Formats: sequence, structure tokens, C-alpha cells
Amino acid sequence: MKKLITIAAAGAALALALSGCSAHAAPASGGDGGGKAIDELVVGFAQVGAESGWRTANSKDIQASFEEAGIELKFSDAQQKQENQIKAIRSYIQQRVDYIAFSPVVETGWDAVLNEAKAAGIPVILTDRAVDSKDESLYVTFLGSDFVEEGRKAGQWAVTEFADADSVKIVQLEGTTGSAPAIDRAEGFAEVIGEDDKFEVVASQTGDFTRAGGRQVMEALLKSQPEIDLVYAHNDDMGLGAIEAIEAAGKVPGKDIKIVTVDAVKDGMQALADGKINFIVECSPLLGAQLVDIVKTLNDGGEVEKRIVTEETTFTQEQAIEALPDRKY
Ligand code: GYE
Repeated sequence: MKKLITIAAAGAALALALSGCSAHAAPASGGDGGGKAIDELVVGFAQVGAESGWRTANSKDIQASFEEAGIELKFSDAQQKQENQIKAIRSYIQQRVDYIAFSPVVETGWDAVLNEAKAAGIPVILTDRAVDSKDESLYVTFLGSDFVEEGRKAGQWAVTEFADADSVKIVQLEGTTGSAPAIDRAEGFAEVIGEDDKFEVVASQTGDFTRAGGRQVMEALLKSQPEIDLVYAHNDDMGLGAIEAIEAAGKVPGKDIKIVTVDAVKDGMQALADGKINFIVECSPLLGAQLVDIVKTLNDGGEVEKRIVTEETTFTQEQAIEALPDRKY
């Protein structure tokens, strides 16, 4: 995990020390950088929705972290619709919150509303998902996973798992169309399996990161694709939906059709422990504490890195069995 840098806060403290002023002369804040008192801060968070186990864990963690820090959090759920997220951000601007944080449902189409936040002088923090904008001044930092790397890890597992196979027919269950994790996880996976012609993605469709979506897409694909060796689902929930469809079709998930997913939420880990999923690439939803740190650092007049990447691992069946009892989400 990269460390937040608080150069400006240190500089401000030094200036105070040099001028002989005591730190108490500055308005009460978490530090001496002249920010607001912690209990006066207001942060608006525009969440994507409640589409997956990951998202539910992420929302809970963010709410709990702000509560623990004693910082007021206004929280909205956009039900996976960009227009709702834009409305929520506009309402935070109108309410003159101190910071806006949000997890963009899709990558594009944010410049207008982010320019409004900028004009109002409200710093924006991207959490979890990136925006595709040429203007990097529209946000302070982007905190979240490296989704391309997650896709590569899934691909590397497939290369090892199918080392002795002559041909591997793959179905890809994509996340929300246009979202950073769907775009990047497809890219990283394709980069790795693309090195060997024996891997063929026979179908790739969106299940919108939901269990129902994964099940529906898989039901249809089981009818149109006679041979499927591997399902690569962009999240656990779609993989869990695929398991239901595979079992309903009289096949054994994890054996007849192997499954690799991303997230490692409890339900996914249980399916991995049960042998229905074969491998999971972790994506941590626990971003709350780091988000609070960013807000505090900025409030103290400090600087944060433009990109803060979350640390993650991967799980085999044995590792899932071991990790499950202590799994927090
Ligand atoms: O993998 C998926 C969720 O943006 C990383 O969104 C997040 C993804 C996560 O719905 O389960």
C-alpha cells in the first residue's frame, strides 16, 4: 500500500514553529494545517448501487469508517444508473459538502458534473472505479484496485490449470458495460491468454455484476455453446449465478466446467471451498479507512498521491478453506 504524503501539513507545522505561533492558534482540526474541525466536515459519497456482495461490503465499510472517524457522511445509492449518480453529485455540490467521493458506474461522461464540482471548489475523490477523462485536475486521487492486473492473474491461473489441454473454450461473463472493472478485467485476461492460440473466448456477454445476470447469460450460453471448458466471471456474484445455471443443466460446476472469478467475498469463497469455483482473484472492498485518511490528509492541507492502489492476493481451494473463518466480507 502506498503511503499518503503530507508534505504540506509538515510545511505548515514548520511555518507555525518558525513564526513562534503555537499550534493552538490555528482553527481546531485533525492536524495543524488549518482545516476544519473533524466534526464539522461533511463528505458526500455517491455509491454505484447494491449489485453484488462486494458492493454491499464496500458500502458498509465506508459508512462504518466515517462513523468511527466522527465525520459526517451523506450517502446515496444510484441503483447502477449514471444519471442518478450525477444527480447525487449535483445535490452534494448544492449542499456545499467539503468533499465528494464516488465510485463511477461507467468510465465516461463525467466531465460536465466534475467541472461543476471544481468550479464550486469541492475536491473529488474517486474510489474503487476510474473515470476516463483527459482532465486529471477534475479529481484529487483515485483509490482502488488494479483491475487489469486482476484480469492477468485470472489468465495466468488458466494458463497453468490448462497446461496439458489442446484447446480451451472460454465463456466470459462481463461486468457492467463501460465500467472500469469490466473493461480492465477483460483486457488483462485477454493479454495473458492471447499468448496461446489454444484459448478461445467463444462468448463474452455482460451479466451486469449481478447473480441473476450471471445465471441468465449462462443459461442461454449453455444452450448455444455445446462445449465450454472455462467460465471467467468478472465477479463472484456472476460466477455464483453461473453455478446455478450449470447445475440446472445437469453439469458439475468446478469439474465439467471450471470457473474463475474476481472479488473473494464470503459466498464466493464458500463456493471455492466447496469446489464449485476453481480459483478467485481477490479485489478488496475495504476502502473506507483509506478514504477517511485521504479526507483527513487533505483537510490538514496535505497532499495525496494521484493513484493509490489496493493490495490484493489470490485464492485456491485450500487457501479459501483456511481463510474463510476470518473473512470479513
Ligand atoms: O468487483 C463487483 C462490483 O467495482 C471492483 O463492482 C468493483 C466491482 C466488483 O459490483 O463485484
